[in-house]
Amino acid sequence: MIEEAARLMARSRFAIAFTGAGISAESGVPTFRGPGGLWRQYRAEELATPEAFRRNPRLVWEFYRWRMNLIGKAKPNRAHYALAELEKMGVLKAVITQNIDDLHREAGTENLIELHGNIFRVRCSVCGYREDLKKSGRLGEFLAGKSLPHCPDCGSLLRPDVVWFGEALPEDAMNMAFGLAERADVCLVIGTSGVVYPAAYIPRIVKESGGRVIEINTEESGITPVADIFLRGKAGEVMEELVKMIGRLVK
Ligand code: BV8
Ligand code: ZN
Repeated sequence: MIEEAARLMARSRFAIAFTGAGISAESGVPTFRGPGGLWRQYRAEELATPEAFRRNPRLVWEFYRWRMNLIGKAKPNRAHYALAELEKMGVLKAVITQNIDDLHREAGTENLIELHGNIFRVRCSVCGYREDLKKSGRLGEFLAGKSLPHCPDCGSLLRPDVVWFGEALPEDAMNMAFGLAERADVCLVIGTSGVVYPAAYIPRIVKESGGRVIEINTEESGITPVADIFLRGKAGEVMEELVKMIGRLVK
């Protein structure tokens, strides 16, 4: 199976990757639907919503500060680096991720589409103000803060620049991702339960456009029914093996 996957990737004209929380599990970032849920007694779906933010912005900011702290300490793992290497080899044309943990960028992936935003960016809930806390160097101050953050331009509440449940995905990111999926002849799907839409359409669009889908996951998922090849295992282990085999084929 993995040999066939390596051949498919090595021979591909336009391969892309579609990733979910499972690719960051080995970096110590908790997945959404894994055992024990995400944070205290809450499920992500209860807190990652505009209603929760309106009702209790303090609790939602506590949740995101907790995750920013945890993700800020996480490092990319072998799977993130393997995708960056495939891009440098010219085999992978883009990574489309549902993750907000910035680990693909840290691992060196250049052509990256973040469908659900980025936890290190904040934006104003009213005006267009946006800030990348890593670039502005204000991440530490932000995490140390306990009070609610306000917009320097209009004074309104700042919110994480991520897509909450019930919110539309960023237009440009979604259009780019759908366009890439239509062009792709191979899509490598890594570590997603495939239950969140519209992101989960990506592998289906690849299939409908005549492309092939290779899935890497520790268990079957909502994507498995459309996968041509299912590689059961941890993303880090399988990706390390796969990149080695592809490297031998494209020489
Ligand atoms: C939308 C950012 C419409 C925030 C996220 C009722 C009301 C409103 C909407 C809906 C509704 N019912 C359904 C919907 C649609 C909803 C949806 O799909 N809900 C699901 C739960 C049924 N979608 C939305 O609301 C979307 N918006 O529909 O808007 C609209 C349209 C126009 C105008 C206005 C409105 C927005 C969805 C985006 C939500 N934001 N994240 C944050 O992170 O805080 S989604 C969240 O789930 C993360 O982004 C995450 O990436 C994503 C998907 O989860 P996965 O990545 O798949 O992670 P999961 O834990 O599920 O699975 C991990 C997998 O990895 C598992 O399969 C596991 O086996 C595997 N794994 C584990 N370890 C490893 C591994 N694999 C390999 N190696 C390992 N080591
Ligand atoms: Zn503002």
